[in-house]
Order: sequence, then C-alpha cells, then structure tokens
Amino acid sequence: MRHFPGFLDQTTQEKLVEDLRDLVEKAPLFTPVMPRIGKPFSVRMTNLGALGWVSDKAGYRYQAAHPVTGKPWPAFPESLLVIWDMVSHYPHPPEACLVNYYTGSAKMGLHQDRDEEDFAAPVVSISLGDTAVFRVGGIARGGKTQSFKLASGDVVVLDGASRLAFHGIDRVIAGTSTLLKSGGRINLTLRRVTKPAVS
Ligand code: MD6
Ligand code: FE
Repeated sequence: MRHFPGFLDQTTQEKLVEDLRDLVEKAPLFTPVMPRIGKPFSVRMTNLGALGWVSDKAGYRYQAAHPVTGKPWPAFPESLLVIWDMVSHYPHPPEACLVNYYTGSAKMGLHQDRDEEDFAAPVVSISLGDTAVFRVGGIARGGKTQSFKLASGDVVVLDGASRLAFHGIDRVIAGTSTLLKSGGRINLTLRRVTKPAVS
C-alpha cells in the first residue's frame, strides 16, 4: 500500500470538514448493521457521489439512494476529485465516497474492500481528526498483520498487490487532533465501483 503522511495541509483539511458539514446535513449519518445477524457497526456512515456503500441485513452493496431519506447521495466536492487525480494513477473518476465517522470506542474489524467490479481501480483513503491505529495484513484472512498510525491529513492508497489486503481500524486515539470540534475521526474512502467500458 501507499501511505502519504500529511498529504493535506491544515487549510485543505478545514475546508474539507466545512464542506462535509453541509453534505452530512443533506445525507445524514446512519448506523449500518452486519449482514444476516443485524449487529450494528460502531461507526456511523454516509456517502457522496453517484453510488454509496451500504450494509444491512440483506448484505453489502452499492446503491444510488440514501437508505433512510431515499434521496440520491450529494455530489463530491471538487477537492476530493483533485486528490483522486493526484494519487490514484487511474484514468477514470471515482463514483463513490464512503464517509465513516468514529466517536468514542468505535473501530472497524479487518475486512477487504471487494464489492467493486474493477479491482484495477484503487481505493483512496483520507483521514481527518483524531489519529487512528490502522492494521493491515495480506490478502488471506488470518495472516500476519502490522499496525501503524493514520493522522489527520494522511492519505492511503490501496492498489496493485495491496488492493485486496485485509485492513481495519483497531482504535482511535482521543485528543490527538483539534480539527473536529467535538473530537473523533472521519475517514473518507474514494472508490470506482463500475468497470469503465473502455480503459
Ligand atoms: C478507516 N479505512 O480508515 C477505514 N479501505 O477508517 C478503510 O477501510 C480503507 O483506509 C480501503 C482503503 C483504504 C482504507
Ligand atoms: Fe476498507
């Protein structure tokens, strides 16, 4: 994987948080549940773009409408497309931006991002707010993993051999950033969902 510590400067981070505040009013955070068992996630989520990633009792999928409001997801702010163009090395625009919001003891179990049609497209992740302990392993569940910190403004790209690596968030370290007034952490992941007709 590729990790760019401090990729976004303070001003860019503040502007992005301001944009997200407006967007989350239009597409409120919701609490997804695990497929079949219905156990709630500890993170809250929403999405931007033509497609959004959702999880409910029926399974994981991308869909065009917010599961609570039934409305289309808000469009990406231009700044996210600029970041994608800078780091993705991929010639088509992203279609989805999953917004994960961590408060308190929220975490995310080890998973692969594999609900997309085209693994030739990377997943680009942006961290804002409190520092998180990120864990990453190989492409087989149960293999060796290593952890490192993701701070506010960091960008991570999973592509190539790392595209299907297992990864998750062990925990968020409270009080490590003042970017978000009430603390916590936002993670944005930009994804290409559909396979382009011509690459
Ligand atoms: C997070 N990130 O940082 C969770 N997925 O809160 C992810 O699940 C992730 O960081 C794909 C690519 C990069 C990531
Ligand atoms: Fe992921």
